[in-house]
Amino acid sequence: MKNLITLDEFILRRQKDFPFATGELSGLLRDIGLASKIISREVNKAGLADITGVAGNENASGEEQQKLDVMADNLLISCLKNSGECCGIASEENDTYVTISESKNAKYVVIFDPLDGSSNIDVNVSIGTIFAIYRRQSAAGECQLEDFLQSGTNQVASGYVLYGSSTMLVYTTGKGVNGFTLDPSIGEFCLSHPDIKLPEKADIYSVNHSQYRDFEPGVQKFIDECIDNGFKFRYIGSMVADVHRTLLKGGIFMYPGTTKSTNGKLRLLYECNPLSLLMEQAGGKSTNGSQRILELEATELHQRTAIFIGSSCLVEKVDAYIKDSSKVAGL
Ligand code: P6P
Repeated sequence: MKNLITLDEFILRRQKDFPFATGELSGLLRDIGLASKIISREVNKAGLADITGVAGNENASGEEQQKLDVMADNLLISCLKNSGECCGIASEENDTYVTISESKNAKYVVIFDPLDGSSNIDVNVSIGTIFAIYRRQSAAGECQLEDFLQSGTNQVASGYVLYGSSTMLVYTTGKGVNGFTLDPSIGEFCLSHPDIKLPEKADIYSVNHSQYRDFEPGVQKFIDECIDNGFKFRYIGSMVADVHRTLLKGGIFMYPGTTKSTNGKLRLLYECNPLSLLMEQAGGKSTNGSQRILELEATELHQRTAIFIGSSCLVEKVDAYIKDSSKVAGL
């Protein structure tokens, strides 16, 4: 087993990077890793067991809840409860935050999308879990809404698990991005993508083209230029998969606002902030078309934002076109 490094081993080794770390953050990351192994097992047999299809309920965003969504949400909550390191959680699947009374004095809160891209579950397309970890802002005792409505720059860690042809966990604690691939034969996430950095090449663009007519002129101009320059077009419709490809291959993923929904579709706290921290740590950029995603003010748990994330040169270019077109429009 040539220098096989498991997630647990890696986290312990990296704990030395944080002289004041008391191991609580490491414990949280390991618990998220445990939950994702179980979710991976359930996702990989979804077609077999009668757990696919809708659960008959709706989530906070009014979207049909898939049975696996609910399972993943419950699993993450119970693993985080067991950790004893988390005083509260917020999730796409819950209207408001959940206090963990058993560890109400713990110093971290976790925000997650338990199974992003869930509409792809029944057609066997890659889906993912996205998480963000923050230090609480409120004094000890039950956590408060302010603990969750923090700027993305306050994240102490963020990451995702991609349930694809293999299951990968990719995370950062602010000192680079590392990727781990699950080896089901030993039930361990093993370091497979150390110190991920965006490649120089940036010739892939990713957007829901069916909304082209509703995009603002600057975005349309950028897309036209990608086509004119012979860019590859890739769109999976599962944010974790599209962002994972962007991290490894370069390019840009966009979910712009439209005339119908100016803030687009994707949620700031549990989709855009965690993935933006990873992208910046890997040398890329992430904006809402004018502002850095990580600096956007969080005013509600399920707020949405437009997002342009990927290779810096492309994000900067589409931002510039948006700025120019809004000047022309006299905005
Ligand atoms: P559309 C999946 O439902 C999701 O929330 C993201 O994972 C994905 O990027 C986006 O929505 C896809 O949205 O409108 O292209 O189907």
